[in-house]
Amino acid sequence: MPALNADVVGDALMGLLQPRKTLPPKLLYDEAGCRLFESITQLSEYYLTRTELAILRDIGPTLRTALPARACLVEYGASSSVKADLVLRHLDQPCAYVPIDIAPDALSTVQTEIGAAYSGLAVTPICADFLRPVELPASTRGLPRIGFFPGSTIGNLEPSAATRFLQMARHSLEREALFLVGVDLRKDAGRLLAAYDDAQGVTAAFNLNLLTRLNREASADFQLDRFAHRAVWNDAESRIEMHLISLVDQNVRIGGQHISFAAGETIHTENSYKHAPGAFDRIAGIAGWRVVHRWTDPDRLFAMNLLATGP
Ligand code: AVI
Repeated sequence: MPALNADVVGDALMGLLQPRKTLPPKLLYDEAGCRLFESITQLSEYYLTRTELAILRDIGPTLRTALPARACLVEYGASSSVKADLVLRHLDQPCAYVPIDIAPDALSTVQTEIGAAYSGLAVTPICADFLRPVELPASTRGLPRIGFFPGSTIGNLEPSAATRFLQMARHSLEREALFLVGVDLRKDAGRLLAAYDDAQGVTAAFNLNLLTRLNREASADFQLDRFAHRAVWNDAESRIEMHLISLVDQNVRIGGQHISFAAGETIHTENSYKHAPGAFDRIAGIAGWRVVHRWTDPDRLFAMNLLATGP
């Protein structure tokens, strides 16, 4: 039986003791959660990943002219090499690649794969939470820097946190930087709900896995058949919300405390904001960036934005 994880217990109790119960979305991504998320990206309903990849493949030749030569690419949240590869292959003589990720194993795979594919490229991974200020390697100082934040991970941040992140990245990328940011666009609710509540139940398993994790790491006794996954479109906030709904009145023990649930009460586990282009422009603008290019797919589901600093 794994040892009690005090951070997980603390984070979970902090959310579960609120009048409206929440759990922090970062708890979704244990080993099983990462595997389930990978499966989500392959689902027919989950258009985000394949659409973003198609955009990146499509805009390759344009990227070559829009992005500087001999640059350093800095990827925030680099758990796979696939998307960076699609950018790097179009850069003119890229000098450096700095993948930043919290997961050491994924980071080391990215380092190996990109290192093998691009001889002469300096690959310097940084194992860190990219939401905190990160000091970039001194060796990349003086190179034009291009930030890269694909996957619409920015949508998982509250707009205020997204602004803070973009501000922080602007400071660490320094003057005259560029930033490629993948954003899932606002669209009809039916399509969004299908993407976050798929027919095979993979997203449900991903959400419920959070309770399995708490049973294991926070000595909780959630009974998984007494909760269900629910995806909700919150139009006013322009976001998909994931919840776990209690199917019955029940008490759950966690970290030595008892938490009671009424039937129908939910635990809010994740937000995925869908930004209309104008709304994203405003967030970027407050953070000191200007959107200089926006590439979308023919159905306008997803956008790859190129941000620049300065007026
Ligand atoms: C990681 N992130 C961009 C995903 C999203 O679409 O918000 C996480 C996810 N949650 C449920 N399905 C996918």
